[in-house]
Amino acid sequence: MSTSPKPVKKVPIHLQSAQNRVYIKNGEIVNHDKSFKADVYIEDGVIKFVGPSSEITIPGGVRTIDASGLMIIPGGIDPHTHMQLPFGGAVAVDDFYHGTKAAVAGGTTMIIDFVLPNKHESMIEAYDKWRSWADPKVCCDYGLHVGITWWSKSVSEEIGILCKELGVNSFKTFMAYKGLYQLNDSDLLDVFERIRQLNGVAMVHAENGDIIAKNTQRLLAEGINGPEGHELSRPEEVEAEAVHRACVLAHQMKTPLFVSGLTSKSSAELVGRARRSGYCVFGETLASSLGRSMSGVPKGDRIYAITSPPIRESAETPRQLMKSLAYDDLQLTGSDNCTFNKEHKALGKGDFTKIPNGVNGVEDRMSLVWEKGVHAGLLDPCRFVAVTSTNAAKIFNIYPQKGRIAVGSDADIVIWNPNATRTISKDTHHHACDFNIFEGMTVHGVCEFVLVRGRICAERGNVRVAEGFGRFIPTPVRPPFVYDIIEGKVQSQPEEQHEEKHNGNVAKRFAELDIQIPVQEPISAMLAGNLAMPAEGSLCSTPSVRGRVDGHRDMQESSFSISEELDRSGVRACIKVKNPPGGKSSGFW
Ligand code: URQ
Ligand code: ZN
Repeated sequence: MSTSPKPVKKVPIHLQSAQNRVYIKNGEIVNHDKSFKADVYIEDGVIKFVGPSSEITIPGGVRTIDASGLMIIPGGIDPHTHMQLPFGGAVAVDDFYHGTKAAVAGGTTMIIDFVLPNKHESMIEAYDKWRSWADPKVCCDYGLHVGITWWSKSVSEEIGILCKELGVNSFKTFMAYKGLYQLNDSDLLDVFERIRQLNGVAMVHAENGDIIAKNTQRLLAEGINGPEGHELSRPEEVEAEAVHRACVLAHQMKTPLFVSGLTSKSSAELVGRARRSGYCVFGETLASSLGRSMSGVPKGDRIYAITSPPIRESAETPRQLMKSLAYDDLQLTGSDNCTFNKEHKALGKGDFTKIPNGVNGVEDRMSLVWEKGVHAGLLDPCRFVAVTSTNAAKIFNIYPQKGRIAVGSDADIVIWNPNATRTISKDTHHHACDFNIFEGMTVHGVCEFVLVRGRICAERGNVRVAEGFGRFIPTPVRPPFVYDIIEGKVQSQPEEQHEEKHNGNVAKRFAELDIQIPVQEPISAMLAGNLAMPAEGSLCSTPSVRGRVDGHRDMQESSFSISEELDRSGVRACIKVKNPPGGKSSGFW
Protein backbone atom coordinates (compact mmCIF):
# COMPACT_ATOMS: atom_id res chain seq x y z
CA MET A 1 0.00 0.00 0.00
CA SER A 2 1.48 3.38 -1.08
CA THR A 3 2.76 5.42 1.88
CA SER A 4 3.81 8.56 -0.06
CA PRO A 5 1.31 11.43 0.35
CA LYS A 6 -1.23 11.76 -2.46
CA PRO A 7 -0.08 14.60 -4.82
CA VAL A 8 -2.31 17.56 -4.05
CA LYS A 9 -4.05 19.17 -7.03
CA LYS A 10 -3.38 22.92 -6.94
CA VAL A 11 -6.43 25.04 -7.70
CA PRO A 12 -5.30 27.42 -10.50
CA ILE A 13 -6.24 31.04 -9.74
CA HIS A 14 -6.57 33.16 -12.87
CA LEU A 15 -4.96 36.55 -12.51
CA GLN A 16 -7.69 39.09 -11.75
CA SER A 17 -7.74 42.70 -10.60
CA ALA A 18 -6.76 42.58 -6.95
CA GLN A 19 -9.66 44.53 -5.50
CA ASN A 20 -12.20 41.76 -5.92
CA ARG A 21 -10.01 38.97 -4.61
CA VAL A 22 -9.61 38.22 -0.95
CA TYR A 23 -7.94 35.32 0.82
CA ILE A 24 -8.81 34.58 4.44
CA LYS A 25 -6.41 32.21 6.17
CA ASN A 26 -6.00 30.43 9.54
CA GLY A 27 -9.61 30.98 10.63
CA GLU A 28 -12.21 28.65 12.17
CA ILE A 29 -15.17 28.35 9.82
CA VAL A 30 -18.45 28.05 11.71
CA ASN A 31 -21.54 27.04 9.77
CA HIS A 32 -24.88 26.14 11.32
CA ASP A 33 -24.09 22.42 11.30
CA LYS A 34 -20.34 22.21 11.98
CA SER A 35 -17.12 24.13 12.50
CA PHE A 36 -13.69 23.38 11.08
CA LYS A 37 -10.37 25.00 10.20
CA ALA A 38 -10.05 26.01 6.55
CA ASP A 39 -8.97 28.90 4.35
CA VAL A 40 -11.39 30.82 2.14
CA TYR A 41 -10.74 32.38 -1.25
CA ILE A 42 -13.17 34.94 -2.68
CA GLU A 43 -13.43 36.36 -6.17
CA ASP A 44 -16.13 38.46 -7.85
CA GLY A 45 -18.25 38.46 -4.71
CA VAL A 46 -18.49 34.67 -4.53
CA ILE A 47 -16.68 32.07 -2.41
CA LYS A 48 -14.48 30.14 -4.84
CA PHE A 49 -12.48 27.92 -2.48
CA VAL A 50 -12.81 26.53 1.03
CA GLY A 51 -10.04 24.22 2.12
CA PRO A 52 -6.51 23.76 3.43
CA SER A 53 -3.88 26.25 2.28
CA SER A 54 -1.89 23.33 0.85
CA GLU A 55 -4.51 23.00 -1.89
CA ILE A 56 -4.37 26.49 -3.30
CA THR A 57 -1.70 28.80 -4.74
CA ILE A 58 -2.41 32.47 -4.19
CA PRO A 59 -0.62 34.84 -6.57
CA GLY A 60 0.51 38.29 -5.43
CA GLY A 61 -1.89 41.23 -5.29
CA VAL A 62 -4.63 39.37 -3.45
CA ARG A 63 -5.77 40.99 -0.21
CA THR A 64 -4.94 38.42 2.46
CA ILE A 65 -6.51 38.47 5.92
CA ASP A 66 -5.00 36.46 8.77
CA ALA A 67 -7.94 35.16 10.82
CA SER A 68 -5.87 33.31 13.41
CA GLY A 69 -7.90 32.81 16.61
CA LEU A 70 -11.00 34.20 14.91
CA MET A 71 -14.20 32.70 13.51
CA ILE A 72 -15.31 32.93 9.89
CA ILE A 73 -19.12 33.00 9.94
CA PRO A 74 -21.88 33.66 7.41
CA GLY A 75 -22.98 37.29 7.45
CA GLY A 76 -26.02 37.86 9.64
CA ILE A 77 -29.47 37.92 8.04
CA ASP A 78 -32.02 40.11 9.83
CA PRO A 79 -35.49 39.02 8.65
CA HIS A 80 -37.31 41.84 10.40
CA THR A 81 -36.54 45.53 9.74
CA HIS A 82 -38.57 48.67 9.01
CA MET A 83 -36.24 51.20 7.43
CA GLN A 84 -37.74 54.70 6.88
CA LEU A 85 -41.20 53.35 7.75
CA PRO A 86 -43.91 56.04 7.89
CA PHE A 87 -45.61 55.14 11.20
CA GLY A 88 -47.39 56.85 14.08
CA GLY A 89 -47.18 60.31 12.59
CA ALA A 90 -43.42 60.09 11.98
CA VAL A 91 -40.96 58.39 9.60
CA ALA A 92 -38.38 56.00 11.02
CA VAL A 93 -35.04 57.86 11.01
CA ASP A 94 -32.94 54.86 9.94
CA ASP A 95 -33.48 55.04 6.21
CA PHE A 96 -32.23 52.29 3.92
CA TYR A 97 -28.74 53.85 3.89
CA HIS A 98 -28.22 54.44 7.61
CA GLY A 99 -30.09 51.27 8.54
CA THR A 100 -28.03 49.00 6.29
CA LYS A 101 -24.80 50.80 7.25
CA ALA A 102 -25.62 50.04 10.88
CA ALA A 103 -26.44 46.47 9.89
CA VAL A 104 -23.09 45.96 8.18
CA ALA A 105 -21.21 47.56 11.06
CA GLY A 106 -22.68 44.94 13.39
CA GLY A 107 -22.10 41.94 11.11
CA THR A 108 -25.48 41.71 9.36
CA THR A 109 -25.03 41.50 5.58
CA MET A 110 -28.65 41.08 4.53
CA ILE A 111 -31.95 42.46 5.79
CA ILE A 112 -35.51 41.51 4.88
CA ASP A 113 -37.71 44.58 5.23
CA PHE A 114 -41.51 44.99 5.09
CA VAL A 115 -43.70 46.65 2.49
CA LEU A 116 -46.65 47.88 4.59
CA PRO A 117 -49.45 49.19 2.30
CA ASN A 118 -52.10 51.44 3.75
CA LYS A 119 -55.59 49.94 3.79
CA HIS A 120 -56.99 49.88 0.23
CA GLU A 121 -53.57 50.71 -1.25
CA SER A 122 -52.43 48.41 -4.06
CA MET A 123 -49.90 45.81 -2.88
CA ILE A 124 -47.90 46.23 -6.07
CA GLU A 125 -47.85 50.02 -5.96
CA ALA A 126 -46.64 49.80 -2.36
CA TYR A 127 -43.98 47.26 -3.39
CA ASP A 128 -42.77 49.59 -6.16
CA LYS A 129 -42.60 52.43 -3.63
CA TRP A 130 -40.44 50.42 -1.21
CA ARG A 131 -38.16 49.30 -4.05
CA SER A 132 -37.72 52.96 -5.09
CA TRP A 133 -36.75 53.81 -1.52
CA ALA A 134 -34.37 50.91 -1.00
CA ASP A 135 -32.59 50.25 -4.31
CA PRO A 136 -30.59 53.51 -4.48
CA LYS A 137 -29.60 53.41 -0.80
CA VAL A 138 -28.95 49.91 0.50
CA CYS A 139 -25.34 49.10 1.48
CA CYS A 140 -26.05 45.37 1.66
CA ASP A 141 -28.43 42.96 -0.05
CA TYR A 142 -32.07 42.98 0.97
CA GLY A 143 -35.35 41.18 0.48
CA LEU A 144 -38.97 42.19 1.05
CA HIS A 145 -41.94 40.72 2.89
CA VAL A 146 -45.29 42.30 1.97
CA GLY A 147 -47.85 43.19 4.62
CA ILE A 148 -51.44 42.15 3.93
CA THR A 149 -53.14 45.01 5.73
CA TRP A 150 -56.52 44.54 4.04
CA TRP A 151 -58.17 41.74 2.06
CA SER A 152 -60.10 41.55 -1.19
CA LYS A 153 -60.12 39.71 -4.50
CA SER A 154 -57.71 42.27 -5.92
CA VAL A 155 -55.28 41.73 -3.03
CA SER A 156 -55.49 37.99 -3.62
CA GLU A 157 -54.62 38.51 -7.28
CA GLU A 158 -51.79 40.94 -6.52
CA ILE A 159 -50.03 38.63 -4.10
CA GLY A 160 -50.05 36.04 -6.85
CA ILE A 161 -48.16 38.49 -9.06
CA LEU A 162 -45.76 39.30 -6.20
CA CYS A 163 -44.95 35.59 -5.88
CA LYS A 164 -44.75 34.75 -9.55
CA GLU A 165 -43.07 37.88 -10.92
CA LEU A 166 -41.65 40.13 -8.20
CA GLY A 167 -39.58 37.88 -5.95
CA VAL A 168 -41.74 37.82 -2.83
CA ASN A 169 -42.61 34.61 -0.97
CA SER A 170 -43.64 35.89 2.47
CA PHE A 171 -46.62 37.90 3.60
CA LYS A 172 -47.09 39.59 6.98
CA THR A 173 -50.50 39.69 8.66
CA PHE A 174 -51.35 41.64 11.80
CA MET A 175 -53.67 40.56 14.60
CA ALA A 176 -53.01 43.94 16.26
CA TYR A 177 -53.13 47.62 15.20
CA LYS A 178 -56.92 47.67 15.07
CA GLY A 179 -58.12 49.94 12.28
CA LEU A 180 -54.65 50.21 10.75
CA TYR A 181 -53.31 46.75 9.84
CA GLN A 182 -55.44 44.28 11.86
CA LEU A 183 -57.34 41.48 10.09
CA ASN A 184 -60.12 39.40 11.66
CA ASP A 185 -60.02 35.61 11.82
CA SER A 186 -62.20 35.12 8.77
CA ASP A 187 -59.86 37.22 6.62
CA LEU A 188 -56.82 35.55 8.18
CA LEU A 189 -58.17 32.15 7.11
CA ASP A 190 -58.68 33.39 3.53
CA VAL A 191 -55.22 34.98 3.48
CA PHE A 192 -53.51 31.87 4.86
CA GLU A 193 -55.39 29.67 2.38
CA ARG A 194 -54.24 31.87 -0.53
CA ILE A 195 -50.62 31.91 0.69
CA ARG A 196 -50.67 28.08 0.89
CA GLN A 197 -52.03 27.96 -2.67
CA LEU A 198 -49.03 30.07 -3.77
CA ASN A 199 -46.49 27.96 -1.80
CA GLY A 200 -45.59 31.04 0.20
CA VAL A 201 -44.85 31.67 3.88
CA ALA A 202 -47.41 33.38 6.12
CA MET A 203 -46.08 35.69 8.81
CA VAL A 204 -47.96 37.15 11.74
CA HIS A 205 -47.67 39.90 14.30
CA ALA A 206 -49.44 38.02 17.07
CA GLU A 207 -51.15 40.24 19.61
CA ASN A 208 -54.89 40.45 20.19
CA GLY A 209 -55.71 43.91 18.88
CA ASP A 210 -59.26 43.91 20.23
CA ILE A 211 -58.07 43.33 23.80
CA ILE A 212 -55.39 46.03 23.35
CA ALA A 213 -58.01 48.52 22.12
CA LYS A 214 -60.31 47.74 25.04
CA ASN A 215 -57.53 47.94 27.62
CA THR A 216 -56.23 51.19 26.12
CA GLN A 217 -59.66 52.78 26.37
CA ARG A 218 -59.93 51.77 30.03
CA LEU A 219 -56.36 52.85 30.95
CA LEU A 220 -56.77 56.31 29.39
CA ALA A 221 -60.18 56.69 31.09
CA GLU A 222 -58.46 55.88 34.40
CA GLY A 223 -55.86 58.58 33.68
CA ILE A 224 -53.01 56.12 33.02
CA ASN A 225 -51.58 57.85 29.94
CA GLY A 226 -47.81 57.53 30.53
CA PRO A 227 -45.53 55.07 28.68
CA GLU A 228 -46.23 52.42 31.34
CA GLY A 229 -49.72 52.19 29.79
CA HIS A 230 -48.24 50.62 26.66
CA GLU A 231 -47.23 47.32 28.26
CA LEU A 232 -50.24 47.40 30.62
CA SER A 233 -52.51 47.41 27.55
CA ARG A 234 -50.83 44.32 26.10
CA PRO A 235 -49.54 41.95 28.83
CA GLU A 236 -47.94 38.63 27.87
CA GLU A 237 -51.19 36.67 27.68
CA VAL A 238 -52.48 39.09 24.99
CA GLU A 239 -49.54 37.93 22.86
CA ALA A 240 -49.85 34.26 23.86
CA GLU A 241 -53.56 34.13 22.99
CA ALA A 242 -52.87 35.48 19.52
CA VAL A 243 -49.89 33.15 19.01
CA HIS A 244 -52.05 30.14 19.83
CA ARG A 245 -54.89 31.31 17.61
CA ALA A 246 -52.56 32.08 14.68
CA CYS A 247 -50.99 28.60 14.93
CA VAL A 248 -54.43 26.94 14.85
CA LEU A 249 -55.74 29.10 11.98
CA ALA A 250 -52.63 28.42 9.87
CA HIS A 251 -52.58 24.73 10.76
CA GLN A 252 -56.20 24.35 9.69
CA MET A 253 -55.29 25.91 6.34
CA LYS A 254 -52.14 23.72 6.10
CA THR A 255 -50.13 26.94 5.73
CA PRO A 256 -46.58 27.39 7.05
CA LEU A 257 -46.48 30.13 9.67
CA PHE A 258 -43.67 32.42 10.81
CA VAL A 259 -44.54 34.08 14.12
CA SER A 260 -42.51 37.28 14.26
CA GLY A 261 -41.25 39.29 17.19
CA LEU A 262 -42.09 37.02 20.14
CA THR A 263 -41.34 38.67 23.48
CA SER A 264 -42.33 36.20 26.18
CA LYS A 265 -41.55 32.72 27.47
CA SER A 266 -45.22 31.70 27.38
CA SER A 267 -45.47 32.50 23.67
CA ALA A 268 -42.18 30.75 22.88
CA GLU A 269 -43.39 27.62 24.68
CA LEU A 270 -46.61 27.66 22.66
CA VAL A 271 -44.59 27.70 19.44
CA GLY A 272 -42.41 24.85 20.75
CA ARG A 273 -45.46 22.75 21.63
CA ALA A 274 -47.02 23.42 18.23
CA ARG A 275 -43.83 22.32 16.51
CA ARG A 276 -43.67 19.14 18.54
CA SER A 277 -47.28 18.46 17.54
CA GLY A 278 -46.21 18.59 13.90
CA TYR A 279 -47.40 22.12 13.12
CA CYS A 280 -45.30 23.87 10.50
CA VAL A 281 -44.52 26.97 12.53
CA PHE A 282 -41.33 28.98 13.11
CA GLY A 283 -40.74 31.50 15.86
CA GLU A 284 -38.62 34.64 15.84
CA THR A 285 -37.55 36.71 18.80
CA LEU A 286 -35.84 40.09 18.78
CA ALA A 287 -32.61 41.77 19.84
CA SER A 288 -34.67 44.09 22.05
CA SER A 289 -36.28 41.21 23.97
CA LEU A 290 -33.06 39.20 24.18
CA GLY A 291 -30.89 42.17 25.12
CA ARG A 292 -32.83 43.74 27.98
CA SER A 293 -36.03 44.03 29.96
CA MET A 294 -37.97 46.99 31.42
CA SER A 295 -37.17 45.91 34.96
CA GLY A 296 -36.21 48.93 37.08
CA VAL A 297 -36.50 51.42 34.20
CA PRO A 298 -37.63 54.81 35.55
CA LYS A 299 -41.08 55.85 34.22
CA GLY A 300 -39.68 58.85 32.38
CA ASP A 301 -37.24 56.70 30.36
CA ARG A 302 -39.78 54.12 29.30
CA ILE A 303 -41.01 56.25 26.41
CA TYR A 304 -37.84 55.50 24.41
CA ALA A 305 -38.22 51.73 24.56
CA ILE A 306 -41.79 51.56 23.30
CA THR A 307 -42.20 48.89 20.66
CA SER A 308 -44.85 46.28 19.85
CA PRO A 309 -45.04 43.66 21.11
CA PRO A 310 -43.42 45.32 24.13
CA ILE A 311 -40.11 44.65 25.85
CA ARG A 312 -41.24 42.78 28.94
CA GLU A 313 -40.89 43.81 32.60
CA SER A 314 -39.35 40.61 33.97
CA ALA A 315 -35.55 40.54 34.17
CA GLU A 316 -35.81 36.78 33.57
CA THR A 317 -37.34 37.08 30.11
CA PRO A 318 -34.14 37.64 28.06
CA ARG A 319 -32.58 34.42 29.38
CA GLN A 320 -35.83 32.47 28.99
CA LEU A 321 -36.07 33.53 25.34
CA MET A 322 -32.42 32.61 24.74
CA LYS A 323 -33.13 29.14 26.15
CA SER A 324 -36.08 28.87 23.77
CA LEU A 325 -33.64 29.53 20.92
CA ALA A 326 -31.30 26.89 22.34
CA TYR A 327 -34.07 24.26 22.57
CA ASP A 328 -35.29 25.09 19.05
CA ASP A 329 -38.67 26.25 20.38
CA LEU A 330 -37.65 29.43 18.55
CA GLN A 331 -35.61 29.33 15.35
CA LEU A 332 -34.24 32.77 14.67
CA THR A 333 -33.60 36.34 15.74
CA GLY A 334 -34.50 39.64 14.11
CA SER A 335 -34.33 43.23 15.25
CA ASP A 336 -37.63 44.87 14.23
CA ASN A 337 -35.39 47.91 13.71
CA CYS A 338 -37.78 50.84 13.44
CA THR A 339 -36.04 53.84 14.98
CA PHE A 340 -37.51 57.17 16.04
CA ASN A 341 -35.69 60.08 17.63
CA LYS A 342 -36.46 61.40 21.09
CA GLU A 343 -38.50 64.23 19.62
CA HIS A 344 -40.69 61.70 17.79
CA LYS A 345 -41.18 59.61 20.90
CA ALA A 346 -42.20 62.84 22.71
CA LEU A 347 -45.27 62.98 20.44
CA GLY A 348 -46.69 60.49 22.94
CA LYS A 349 -46.06 62.55 26.09
CA GLY A 350 -49.40 62.46 27.92
CA ASP A 351 -50.88 59.82 25.64
CA PHE A 352 -48.95 56.58 25.22
CA THR A 353 -51.00 55.64 22.15
CA LYS A 354 -49.23 58.45 20.28
CA ILE A 355 -45.69 57.22 20.91
CA PRO A 356 -44.35 55.95 17.56
CA ASN A 357 -43.66 52.25 18.13
CA GLY A 358 -40.23 50.87 17.36
CA VAL A 359 -36.61 50.70 18.57
CA ASN A 360 -33.10 50.01 17.28
CA GLY A 361 -31.50 46.57 17.05
CA VAL A 362 -30.07 45.91 13.60
CA GLU A 363 -26.50 46.94 14.52
CA ASP A 364 -26.33 45.21 17.89
CA ARG A 365 -28.30 41.99 17.25
CA MET A 366 -25.28 39.79 16.47
CA SER A 367 -23.25 40.89 19.52
CA LEU A 368 -26.26 40.67 21.82
CA VAL A 369 -27.05 37.11 20.73
CA TRP A 370 -23.39 36.19 21.20
CA GLU A 371 -23.22 37.83 24.65
CA LYS A 372 -26.53 36.51 25.99
CA GLY A 373 -26.32 33.20 24.14
CA VAL A 374 -22.83 31.85 23.49
CA HIS A 375 -20.86 33.77 26.10
CA ALA A 376 -23.54 32.86 28.64
CA GLY A 377 -23.08 29.18 27.73
CA LEU A 378 -26.61 28.68 26.34
CA LEU A 379 -25.83 28.46 22.62
CA ASP A 380 -22.92 26.84 20.87
CA PRO A 381 -21.30 28.77 17.98
CA CYS A 382 -23.08 26.66 15.35
CA ARG A 383 -26.47 27.44 16.89
CA PHE A 384 -25.49 31.11 16.97
CA VAL A 385 -25.00 30.95 13.19
CA ALA A 386 -28.30 29.12 12.75
CA VAL A 387 -30.37 31.67 14.66
CA THR A 388 -28.64 34.79 13.29
CA SER A 389 -28.30 33.76 9.65
CA THR A 390 -28.90 30.26 8.29
CA ASN A 391 -32.45 29.60 9.48
CA ALA A 392 -33.63 32.85 7.92
CA ALA A 393 -31.94 31.89 4.65
CA LYS A 394 -33.62 28.46 4.70
CA ILE A 395 -37.09 29.68 5.65
CA PHE A 396 -37.09 32.40 2.98
CA ASN A 397 -35.47 30.12 0.40
CA ILE A 398 -32.19 31.86 -0.33
CA TYR A 399 -29.96 29.12 1.15
CA PRO A 400 -27.12 28.32 0.40
CA GLN A 401 -26.64 31.47 -1.67
CA LYS A 402 -26.94 33.14 1.72
CA GLY A 403 -26.38 31.76 5.21
CA ARG A 404 -23.38 29.48 4.62
CA ILE A 405 -19.62 29.58 4.14
CA ALA A 406 -19.36 27.28 1.13
CA VAL A 407 -18.02 27.26 -2.42
CA GLY A 408 -20.52 29.03 -4.64
CA SER A 409 -22.20 30.97 -1.84
CA ASP A 410 -22.22 34.76 -1.86
CA ALA A 411 -19.16 36.12 -0.03
CA ASP A 412 -21.21 37.66 2.78
CA ILE A 413 -18.69 36.90 5.50
CA VAL A 414 -17.94 38.10 9.01
CA ILE A 415 -14.59 37.52 10.68
CA TRP A 416 -15.76 37.34 14.26
CA ASN A 417 -13.74 37.86 17.42
CA PRO A 418 -15.59 35.89 20.11
CA ASN A 419 -13.56 37.28 22.98
CA ALA A 420 -13.30 40.95 22.08
CA THR A 421 -15.77 43.28 23.75
CA ARG A 422 -17.37 46.56 22.86
CA THR A 423 -19.62 48.97 24.73
CA ILE A 424 -22.82 49.95 22.94
CA SER A 425 -23.51 53.67 22.71
CA LYS A 426 -25.40 56.25 20.65
CA ASP A 427 -22.03 58.07 20.46
CA THR A 428 -20.46 55.26 18.45
CA HIS A 429 -23.32 53.44 16.75
CA HIS A 430 -24.08 53.92 13.04
CA HIS A 431 -27.81 54.43 13.43
CA ALA A 432 -29.37 57.77 12.52
CA CYS A 433 -31.18 57.65 15.87
CA ASP A 434 -30.17 59.94 18.76
CA PHE A 435 -30.37 57.20 21.41
CA ASN A 436 -29.74 53.47 21.75
CA ILE A 437 -31.90 51.21 23.94
CA PHE A 438 -28.78 49.16 24.88
CA GLU A 439 -26.78 52.25 25.92
CA GLY A 440 -23.74 51.40 28.06
CA MET A 441 -24.03 47.62 27.67
CA THR A 442 -20.70 45.82 27.18
CA VAL A 443 -20.93 42.76 24.97
CA HIS A 444 -18.58 39.98 23.84
CA GLY A 445 -18.47 39.21 20.15
CA VAL A 446 -17.10 41.86 17.78
CA CYS A 447 -16.70 42.01 14.00
CA GLU A 448 -13.06 42.33 12.96
CA PHE A 449 -14.01 42.31 9.26
CA VAL A 450 -17.34 42.34 7.41
CA LEU A 451 -17.43 41.43 3.72
CA VAL A 452 -20.52 42.18 1.67
CA ARG A 453 -20.39 40.10 -1.50
CA GLY A 454 -16.62 40.05 -1.21
CA ARG A 455 -16.22 43.78 -0.62
CA ILE A 456 -14.53 44.63 2.71
CA CYS A 457 -17.08 47.06 4.19
CA ALA A 458 -15.89 47.01 7.78
CA GLU A 459 -12.35 46.56 9.01
CA ARG A 460 -11.47 46.66 12.70
CA GLY A 461 -14.21 49.18 13.46
CA ASN A 462 -13.70 51.29 10.35
CA VAL A 463 -16.94 51.09 8.30
CA ARG A 464 -16.62 51.84 4.58
CA VAL A 465 -19.93 51.01 2.89
CA ALA A 466 -21.11 52.04 -0.55
CA GLU A 467 -24.62 53.49 -0.84
CA GLY A 468 -26.58 51.47 -3.39
CA PHE A 469 -24.08 48.59 -3.46
CA GLY A 470 -26.72 46.20 -2.12
CA ARG A 471 -29.09 44.33 -4.41
CA PHE A 472 -32.68 43.19 -4.11
CA ILE A 473 -32.64 39.40 -3.55
CA PRO A 474 -35.78 37.58 -4.80
CA THR A 475 -37.11 35.00 -2.35
CA PRO A 476 -38.61 32.14 -4.40
CA VAL A 477 -41.78 30.31 -3.36
CA ARG A 478 -41.84 26.79 -1.94
CA PRO A 479 -38.82 26.81 0.38
CA PRO A 480 -37.96 23.09 0.80
CA PHE A 481 -36.97 23.67 4.44
CA VAL A 482 -40.60 24.69 5.03
CA TYR A 483 -42.63 22.75 2.50
CA ASP A 484 -40.96 19.41 3.26
CA ILE A 485 -42.70 19.75 6.63
CA ILE A 486 -46.05 20.79 5.12
CA GLU A 487 -45.89 17.86 2.70
CA GLY A 488 -45.08 15.45 5.53
CA LYS A 489 -41.53 14.59 4.44
CA VAL A 490 -39.88 15.75 7.67
CA GLN A 491 -41.04 16.66 11.16
CA SER A 492 -40.89 20.28 12.28
CA GLN A 493 -39.21 19.42 15.58
CA PRO A 494 -38.17 15.97 16.81
CA GLU A 495 -39.28 15.25 20.38
CA GLU A 496 -35.75 14.97 21.70
CA GLN A 497 -35.12 18.65 21.05
CA HIS A 498 -37.22 19.62 24.04
CA GLU A 499 -35.64 21.13 27.13
CA GLU A 500 -35.29 18.12 29.44
CA LYS A 501 -33.62 16.18 26.64
CA HIS A 502 -31.76 19.13 25.17
CA ASN A 503 -29.43 19.49 28.14
CA GLY A 504 -28.62 15.80 27.94
CA ASN A 505 -27.86 16.20 24.24
CA VAL A 506 -25.43 19.07 24.87
CA ALA A 507 -23.55 17.17 27.58
CA LYS A 508 -23.53 14.01 25.44
CA ARG A 509 -22.20 15.95 22.45
CA PHE A 510 -19.37 17.51 24.39
CA ALA A 511 -18.52 14.14 25.93
CA GLU A 512 -18.42 12.55 22.44
CA LEU A 513 -16.03 15.32 21.41
CA ASP A 514 -14.06 14.63 24.57
CA ILE A 515 -14.34 18.27 25.60
CA GLN A 516 -14.60 18.72 29.33
CA ILE A 517 -16.24 22.14 29.61
CA PRO A 518 -17.14 22.99 33.21
CA VAL A 519 -20.88 23.68 33.19
CA GLN A 520 -20.46 27.41 33.72
CA GLU A 521 -17.51 27.74 31.32
CA PRO A 522 -18.71 29.73 28.28
CA ILE A 523 -18.16 27.99 25.00
CA SER A 524 -16.30 31.01 23.68
CA ALA A 525 -13.43 30.03 26.03
CA MET A 526 -13.02 26.96 23.83
CA LEU A 527 -12.69 29.28 20.87
CA ALA A 528 -10.16 31.37 22.77
CA GLY A 529 -7.84 28.39 22.72
CA ASN A 530 -8.21 27.58 26.41
CA LEU A 531 -10.04 24.48 25.29
CA ALA A 532 -8.73 23.19 21.97
CA MET A 533 -11.35 22.79 19.24
CA PRO A 534 -11.19 19.11 18.20
CA ALA A 535 -9.20 18.67 14.98
CA GLU A 536 -12.19 17.38 13.05
CA GLY A 537 -14.17 20.40 14.10
CA SER A 538 -17.31 20.16 16.11
CA LEU A 539 -20.89 19.37 15.23
CA CYS A 540 -23.63 21.67 16.33
CA SER A 541 -25.12 20.56 19.64
CA THR A 542 -28.56 21.68 18.67
CA PRO A 543 -28.75 20.93 14.98
CA SER A 544 -31.21 23.17 13.17
CA VAL A 545 -30.78 21.36 9.91
CA ARG A 546 -33.07 18.48 9.08
CA GLY A 547 -32.16 15.74 6.69
CA ARG A 548 -34.70 14.14 4.44
CA VAL A 549 -36.69 11.30 5.91
CA ASP A 550 -34.90 8.83 3.63
CA GLY A 551 -31.66 9.75 5.40
CA HIS A 552 -30.12 11.23 2.24
CA ARG A 553 -28.34 14.58 2.40
CA ASP A 554 -30.72 17.39 3.22
CA MET A 555 -31.78 19.00 -0.08
CA GLN A 556 -31.00 22.23 1.67
CA GLU A 557 -27.38 21.28 2.13
CA SER A 558 -25.10 23.38 0.01
CA SER A 559 -25.00 22.05 -3.51
CA PHE A 560 -21.64 23.81 -3.68
CA SER A 561 -20.11 21.03 -1.69
CA ILE A 562 -16.90 21.86 0.08
CA SER A 563 -14.21 19.32 -0.82
CA GLU A 564 -15.50 16.02 0.49
CA GLU A 565 -12.97 15.53 3.29
CA LEU A 566 -14.04 18.82 4.81
CA ASP A 567 -17.73 18.57 4.37
CA ARG A 568 -18.75 15.82 6.74
CA SER A 569 -21.84 17.79 7.62
CA GLY A 570 -23.76 16.08 10.35
CA VAL A 571 -27.03 16.09 8.48
CA ARG A 572 -29.45 14.10 10.55
CA ALA A 573 -31.82 11.58 9.16
CA CYS A 574 -35.20 12.70 10.34
CA ILE A 575 -37.87 10.93 12.28
CA LYS A 576 -40.95 9.88 10.35
CA VAL A 577 -43.81 12.31 10.82
CA LYS A 578 -46.25 11.11 13.46
CA ASN A 579 -49.06 13.64 12.92
CA PRO A 580 -48.93 15.10 9.38
CA PRO A 581 -49.98 18.78 9.27
CA GLY A 582 -53.76 19.19 9.42
CA GLY A 583 -53.92 15.48 10.27
CA LYS A 584 -54.75 13.63 13.45
CA SER A 585 -53.14 16.01 15.97
CA SER A 586 -55.62 17.07 18.63
CA GLY A 587 -54.21 20.58 19.21
CA PHE A 588 -51.18 21.54 21.28
CA TRP A 589 -52.46 23.48 24.29
O1 URQ B 1 -45.25 46.33 14.57
C1 URQ B 1 -44.31 46.36 13.75
O2 URQ B 1 -43.56 45.43 13.55
C2 URQ B 1 -44.03 47.61 12.96
C3 URQ B 1 -45.26 48.40 12.63
C4 URQ B 1 -43.00 48.45 13.69
N1 URQ B 1 -43.35 48.86 15.02
C5 URQ B 1 -43.05 48.12 16.13
O3 URQ B 1 -43.47 48.42 17.22
N2 URQ B 1 -42.31 47.07 16.03
ZN1 ZN C 1 -41.99 44.73 12.82
